[in-house]
Amino acid sequence: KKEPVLQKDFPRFVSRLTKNTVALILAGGRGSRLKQLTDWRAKPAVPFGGKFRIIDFPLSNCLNSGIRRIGVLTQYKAHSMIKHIQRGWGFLRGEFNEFIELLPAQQRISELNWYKGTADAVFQNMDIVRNHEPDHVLILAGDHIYKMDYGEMLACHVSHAADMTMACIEVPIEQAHAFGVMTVGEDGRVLDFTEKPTENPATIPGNPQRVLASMGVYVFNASFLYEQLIRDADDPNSDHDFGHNIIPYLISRYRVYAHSFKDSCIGSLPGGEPYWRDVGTVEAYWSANLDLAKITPELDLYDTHWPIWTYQEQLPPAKFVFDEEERRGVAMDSTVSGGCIISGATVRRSVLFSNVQINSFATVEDAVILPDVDIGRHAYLRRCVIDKGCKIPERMVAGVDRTEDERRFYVTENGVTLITPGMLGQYPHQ
Ligand code: ADQ
Ligand code: ADP
Repeated sequence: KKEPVLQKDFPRFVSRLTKNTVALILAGGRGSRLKQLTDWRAKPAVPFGGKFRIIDFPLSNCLNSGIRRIGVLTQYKAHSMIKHIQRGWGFLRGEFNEFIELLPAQQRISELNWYKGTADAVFQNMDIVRNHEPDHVLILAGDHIYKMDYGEMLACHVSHAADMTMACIEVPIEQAHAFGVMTVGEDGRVLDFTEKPTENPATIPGNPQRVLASMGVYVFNASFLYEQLIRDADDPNSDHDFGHNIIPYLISRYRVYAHSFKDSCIGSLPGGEPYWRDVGTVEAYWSANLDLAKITPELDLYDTHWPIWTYQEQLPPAKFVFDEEERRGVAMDSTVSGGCIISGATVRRSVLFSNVQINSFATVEDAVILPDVDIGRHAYLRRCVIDKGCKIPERMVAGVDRTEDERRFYVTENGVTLITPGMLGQYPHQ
């Protein structure tokens, strides 16, 4: 039985740890709560923050942490994401043992199966991972927005002589049902874990309103992971899912530790909560995007020490013009990306992705406008998310009359309207 090595005694060569790690990003979930935004693309490929896609966050975290061997496990609706990664992330150098590999379902074994659960997705690619001979495998979800130094987590894992380490974050008890919830001993060892508890989730000692949730970020010793995946693959009663099957099995049998996200989160506001968002619903997506247009956003995208990388088209700068009737084109409390033209229109508290054209007399407020959208004259758009490629007709109004909007569009409980090309009877450009 291994004795734990105390952190203070352990020389933390974090760069060696990150170098000998392979990261696997699970990017195959359906993301169905994003409604029509994920009709044609997987959730990790959904555009975010004016010029990024959601998957750019875990990918950038890997790169900034010094992990440069990355597999992206895809399945449903992967085209848009594959295109994005091929165009934007091809700069890693094979000759330096760096890579991003796309690992689609159904490519590896002859069975006619999509990946069954998350553990099966990793199992099906196990031989590829094994060929790279990593010491550690870092497993990540592809659909959260956060900045995290995975090196700190690897160091925490090694200093505990753990078999597996899970990243965790405190969340309000009302959200417990959406997460894996754990209890942790004083030394950081995980004592108990319940995936998506339906009642009485274990709360944090001394704080009955909060629980400790798994972030779906796992570090495994590589050989231990292979053993566990093989065992699980042979288990006919398993759904082959990390949260439901693998983790509950490990807790009482092996050394499973928790790593607090607070210790490796990059750039939260002073005194603020560490920033980690599942932009899983249209409303959460809308609000996380709009937060970026505030005076002091919770998520700092301007930090040059932890840049978020992405693919972006070469585009001309954003332009604001007086129209022929001398109407001023303005945007206030907004972020405006390259290629945008605001001509004689007014934009307030909005996030404009690239190539958005807004024409005279149009008003846009509290809106998230994805790339390649054209907004016709006199249109009035409020509290909405406009999907890529929409051509908003002249004088169209959205976000004012809920009943009217519900006839054509998707409207969330709190009145955020989602508009996609399909809903406007348009076919998006390729
Ligand atoms: P969920 O997010 O509900 O819970 P899941 O739906 O399995 O778990 O998604 C995890 C990640 O894997 C997502 O990025 C998803 O896109 C991807 N994914 C899902 N199925 C996949 C498949 N078959 N193949 C490839 N990728 C797939 C998990 C944990 C909880 C934890 C939360 C934190 O199970 O314990 O609290 O994440 O969000
Ligand atoms: P991109 O890949 O250019 O980022 P999107 O993310 O908007 O494009 O869409 C993903 C893929 O789905 C693209 O290939 C796009 O052309 C396709 N697509 C989007 N909407 C539809 C639709 N309504 N019918 C058919 N294909 C669509």
